[in-house]
Amino acid sequence: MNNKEFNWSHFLQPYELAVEGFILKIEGIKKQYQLRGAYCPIEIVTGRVKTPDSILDKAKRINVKFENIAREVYDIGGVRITCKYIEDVYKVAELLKSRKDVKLLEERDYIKNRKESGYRSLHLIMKYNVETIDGQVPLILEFQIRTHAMHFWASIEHSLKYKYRKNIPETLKERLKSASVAAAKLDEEMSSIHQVIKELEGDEKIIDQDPLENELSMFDIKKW
Ligand code: 0O2
Repeated sequence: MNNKEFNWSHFLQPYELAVEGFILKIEGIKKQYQLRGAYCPIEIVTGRVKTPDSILDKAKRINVKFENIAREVYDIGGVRITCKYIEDVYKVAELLKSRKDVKLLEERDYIKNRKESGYRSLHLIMKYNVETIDGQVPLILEFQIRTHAMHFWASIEHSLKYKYRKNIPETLKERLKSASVAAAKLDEEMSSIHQVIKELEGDEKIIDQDPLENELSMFDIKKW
């Protein structure tokens, strides 16, 4: 089998289903926190499935044979969760790791060990069986969990990489690295402020509305 004969649309459909499904599942977790009037560690959830060109580029770069792509390229399907604070990033990671529908294959902590570029995020590589019209399909998903500051940095660096076709000028690279250090300082300071707020206010109950008011419309169920 080679790239030209390969049915990419068929191959990528289970990833689309899995990513869309996980966005819904994580939105569901957010709603549950809201209904309980509890502090929610999740702010924003998004996802994407890589394009065939991007998959082939990556496979080439990391030296993966075409037939091993599904097993060895981990980020074909990606779910990204953005949080306010670093401690929330790890809370969300624990939530995901404790789920029975996924199995952790690998954890890449680019927060404790930031990448050479300055990139920071926590990546969980998870195995997941997605239900399709052809039955269960096992696949690998990458969950990227990060703070707003990490996301701000990563999205700008990502667009610069695209603009300069991956060859960002050295001076800009150095400035990006310093910006990453500054973003890490900001994360630390916001975390410390968060601790003080928690000590002042006690339990992280944040919503004073009556949760019952929302209960019936919790998941926007289409009623019969
Ligand atoms: P897109 O647009 O999200 O598809 P590598 O891909 O080899 O650099 P590695 O170690 O294989 O990195 O990382 P991993 O854990 O597979 O993560 C790959 C994805 O993480 C990337 O996908 C990015 O989304 C993000 N990422 C990793 N490193 C960086 C970085 O230095 N800068 C930014 N901005 N994002 C990074 P894609 O395919 O690059 O992008």
